[in-house]
Amino acid sequence: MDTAILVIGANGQVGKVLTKALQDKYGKERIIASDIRKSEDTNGIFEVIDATDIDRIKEVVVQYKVTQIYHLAAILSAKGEENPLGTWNINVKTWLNVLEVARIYNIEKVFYPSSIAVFGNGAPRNNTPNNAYLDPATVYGISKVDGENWAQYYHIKYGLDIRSIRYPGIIGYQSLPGGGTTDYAVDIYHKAVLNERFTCFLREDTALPMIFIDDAVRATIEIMEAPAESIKVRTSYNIEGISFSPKEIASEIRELYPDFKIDYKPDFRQDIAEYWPKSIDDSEAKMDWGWQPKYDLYSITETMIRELKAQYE
Ligand code: AKB
Repeated sequence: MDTAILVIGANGQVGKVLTKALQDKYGKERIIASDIRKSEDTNGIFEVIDATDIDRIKEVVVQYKVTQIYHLAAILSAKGEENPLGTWNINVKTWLNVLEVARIYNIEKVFYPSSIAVFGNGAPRNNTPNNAYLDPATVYGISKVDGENWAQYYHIKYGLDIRSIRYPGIIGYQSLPGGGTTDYAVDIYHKAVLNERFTCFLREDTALPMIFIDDAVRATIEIMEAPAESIKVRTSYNIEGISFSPKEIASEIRELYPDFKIDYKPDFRQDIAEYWPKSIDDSEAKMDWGWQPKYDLYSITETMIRELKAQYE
């Protein structure tokens, strides 16, 4: 059967770049981008899907004879705390809908994005291992632990081939993240390029694991293309690009913008970050399916500033 890939949540930070990468790889006619609203810059096939509506997902899967699904729709950590029960409903219901559709229509492969938010106080903060204890402190984190376990359950019980990555904070220039605790690491570059002062909602020494968007999207496609037998972890894989604090990113930016000014006003997102790892052990992803990051803080900064300057000109 010809490959036909449905991307749910295609307007989001990862969805936008991943959709383009999949179109380049498989051809525009094989990628069905979808989100709750149509976006302005849709290029290729687009279907409006509210993923809480299982019948709508089924309709699109049947219409395009979908063979793979990437389910990216979710409410992130900071935004999720505004409405915990609503966040739970959306994050868990959409994922269960996708799993059920995948089971009913024998979807070949499914991708599920988990997050470093699955970790909490019970896990070591430095070099957090893949199989550390999971006791998340946000509703987003709880929904991701739940999602990972459902993924493994559908794999064991129904033989569904589901693959998953725990994303760290993602840094990219193509779109703004929305509602995350790591969003500061994108906003800071916009302010630098606009020659504006940046007020950071985390303390200067709050180190968190991060990854550049190109590495995140490449990892996503690589895990989906790896031979099934190399995927040994059926909950989710840790991956990391690099770990840094707001102070470190600001000092890297000052190499290019010596007058860049930052101040710190920690808010409720500081409390979320306190529970998260400072750095991640991604050796299982490296060993099982060959994960390898390419971008460090220097190359992320250089690329972000170059691309954002071009956008703002
Ligand atoms: C967030 O900050 O909520 C996300 C994540 C780490 O999953 N970027």
